[in-house]
Amino acid sequence: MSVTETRIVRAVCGHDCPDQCSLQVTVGDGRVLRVAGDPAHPFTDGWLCGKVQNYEERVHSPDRILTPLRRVGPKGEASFSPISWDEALTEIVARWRDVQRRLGSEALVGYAYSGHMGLINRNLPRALFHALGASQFQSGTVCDSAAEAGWTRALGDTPGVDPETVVESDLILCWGANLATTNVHLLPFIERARARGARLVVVDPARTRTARMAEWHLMPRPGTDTALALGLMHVIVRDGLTDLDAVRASSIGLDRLIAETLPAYDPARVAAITGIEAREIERLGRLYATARAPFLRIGMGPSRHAGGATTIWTIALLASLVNSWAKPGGGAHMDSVKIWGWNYGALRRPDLLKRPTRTINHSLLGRALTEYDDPPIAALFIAANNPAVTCPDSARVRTGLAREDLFTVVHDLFLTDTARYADIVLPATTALETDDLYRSYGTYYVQYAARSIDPIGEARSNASLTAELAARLGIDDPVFTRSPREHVAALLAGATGPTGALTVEELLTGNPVKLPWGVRVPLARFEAEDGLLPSWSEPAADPRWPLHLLTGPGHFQAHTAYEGVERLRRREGRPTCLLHPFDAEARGIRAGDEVTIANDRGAVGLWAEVGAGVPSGTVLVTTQRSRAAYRHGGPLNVLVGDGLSDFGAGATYQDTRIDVRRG
Ligand SMILES: Nc1nc2c(c(=O)[nH]1)N[C@H]1C(S)=C(S)[C@@H](COP(=O)(O)OP(=O)(O)OC[C@H]3O[C@@H](n4cnc5c(=O)[nH]c(N)nc54)[C@H](O)[C@@H]3O)O[C@H]1N2
Ligand SMILES: Nc1nc2c(c(=O)[nH]1)N[C@H]1C(S)=C(S)[C@@H](COP(=O)(O)OP(=O)(O)OC[C@H]3O[C@@H](n4cnc5c(=O)[nH]c(N)nc54)[C@H](O)[C@@H]3O)O[C@H]1N2
Ligand SMILES: [Mo]
Repeated sequence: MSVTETRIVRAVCGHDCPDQCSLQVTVGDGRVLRVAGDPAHPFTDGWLCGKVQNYEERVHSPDRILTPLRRVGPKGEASFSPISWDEALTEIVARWRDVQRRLGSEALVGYAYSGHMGLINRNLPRALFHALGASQFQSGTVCDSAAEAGWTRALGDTPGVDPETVVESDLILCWGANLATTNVHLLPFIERARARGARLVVVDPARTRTARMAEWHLMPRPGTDTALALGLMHVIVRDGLTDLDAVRASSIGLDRLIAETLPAYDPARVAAITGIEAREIERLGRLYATARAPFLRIGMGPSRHAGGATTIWTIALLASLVNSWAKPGGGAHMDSVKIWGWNYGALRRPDLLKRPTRTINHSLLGRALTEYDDPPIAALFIAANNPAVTCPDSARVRTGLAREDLFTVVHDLFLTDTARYADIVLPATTALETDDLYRSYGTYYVQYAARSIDPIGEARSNASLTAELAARLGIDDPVFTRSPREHVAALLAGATGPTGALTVEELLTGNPVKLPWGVRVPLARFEAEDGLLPSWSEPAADPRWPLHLLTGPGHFQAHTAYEGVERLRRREGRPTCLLHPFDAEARGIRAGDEVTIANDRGAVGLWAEVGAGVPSGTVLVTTQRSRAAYRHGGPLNVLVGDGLSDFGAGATYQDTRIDVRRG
């Protein structure tokens, strides 16, 4: 009998999640045996979420792709046969060169998205496509670009406050963020504040897990938050609940907003818009303005509407209106991205792009694949993203992916819906099989992690695949042959702000390092640079589609990234939609019924739940699944249009109008 020698190594969770946990990985015989939260990381604090606590099941999932594959059947049907890496790369290089020769380099587009959040693996592929002169890709419009643009309009380059400071707060206003699912490691900090008397107030149309924890839950109609925020401002200014001179000292446009905008947002009108009673609006305005140190946590949900960037702009201004930034425990947090001052250009290398090329918006991928010509997209490379499920207008994405004249390469761990359309599928590593530097977008921690185990099967990381492709394409810039240590040094060379004080040596120890947090009172823009003031307008209604569809992340899934883990698939359960009892009764629908959600774009079959967890008129689906998980017609985003937000060019998932029927 042989005894496996085991050891514990440090790693970082590579998922797209604000917590970015620090891991202790038990390895033996080249396998991951166990994963635990690192007690030495103050935010992770020794525990993990339901998705990652059995991460070994994902690393060693029997569904993982272990060799390159070449398509042998029709696109979309997933008929592949294994080929060698050499054959795969030879074919990719030949096909890309052919496309460049026939149609020019802009006919090529490639990107890596957020399946791996390490800076090296996420950013290095960009350098390759810059060097190739490909069409540029604006990624992130499927996620946070509208929210970021709104925040920036309000507060410039101010980062969200350190989330750990929430312990000092006496009022936590959680606005459109489902923390108990999407930012779980913040909860113990909130609980510490509550143990000292703080109150938690949630603003979300859905009665989420987070809302169920709160002292008070307000349920606005989806997409009406701009009006709600302006209504709170109306009450705060009308009742003299803030020191306006102090606000003026660090803001622009306050008096114009007070004179021109706020009169139209009295509680009665805002009640009619939002569905929240006038006296509740009064009460929240008073509570927020009179708290000692109100902590405003803004989520992504409210940004995913046609007016979504303005919504985030307006909500973010509240923290300035009550002068909360200078108070420990106060201020606002949406994310911490702006605290980081890495020299990202050292990895992305925009200088390698010799001529400007067109930019393709991630949220419009389907349109780009089906409509763009001059030149059409003829070669597509996708890593760490599953757009056939998660992009808006996913039916159009599939139509594009099904084009016979499109050469598609997909780099993933699993045979996702997107990979099923590929000409060549390349096996990817999990983050535990890579070396990378991870900076959190929800905290102030950064941590380097060397690989815990060698790659499984023939899998390769984004970084090593990029390096190999560059070599075969004859691109000899040194960025493609740098060691991880050299990449870290390059990211630090010319880094700005507190990031500039970090050293390669301290990062490469593998210990989590926290950037210092200093109180910073931002200049708040109540008036945009072009003179615009925030306002709300009613989106056009279509009586044929009376219900509003809300969608969001699954509790036991990270978008679709855990579909390869059977236990988590089972825990997530079958896809359901939650209907208010009024809406269910009006349609003769009972809990457990087979139902179809439909609009002009398509019809998707799932199962009904009935309850008061949504306001009447709103339907909630909290998971993203592959087409096969639905009874028919999936995935869900066939119902979602590709309209963009008012500014920030972001997706508008939460603007989807539908109806639901039995059967
Ligand atoms: N378990 C798990 N965690 C995740 C993810 C995952 O897939 N699974 N995904 C990760 C990623 S990529 C991201 S970007 C983050 C997102 O995390 P969050 O910022 O929490 O964003 P969402 O969950 O998309 O939306 C948050 C809430 O907004 C609400 N909402 C929708 N429309 C409106 C509105 O008009 N007004 C208001 N007030 N609320 C609204 C939704 O009901 C939802 O409860 O989570 C990350 N964490
Ligand atoms: N209706 C609706 N749609 C949404 C949202 C919503 O709230 N509602 N949320 C949106 C948001 S916030 C986001 S961020 C997007 C997310 O959309 P996607 O980026 O498509 O998210 P995932 O399904 O997690 O896909 C990531 C893929 O990366 C793979 N992967 C993991 N690690 C690696 C790696 O190291 N290398 C490579 N090459 N692959 C890897 C995983 O196996 C997985 O297939 O979805 C968006 N779509
Ligand atoms: Mo996201």
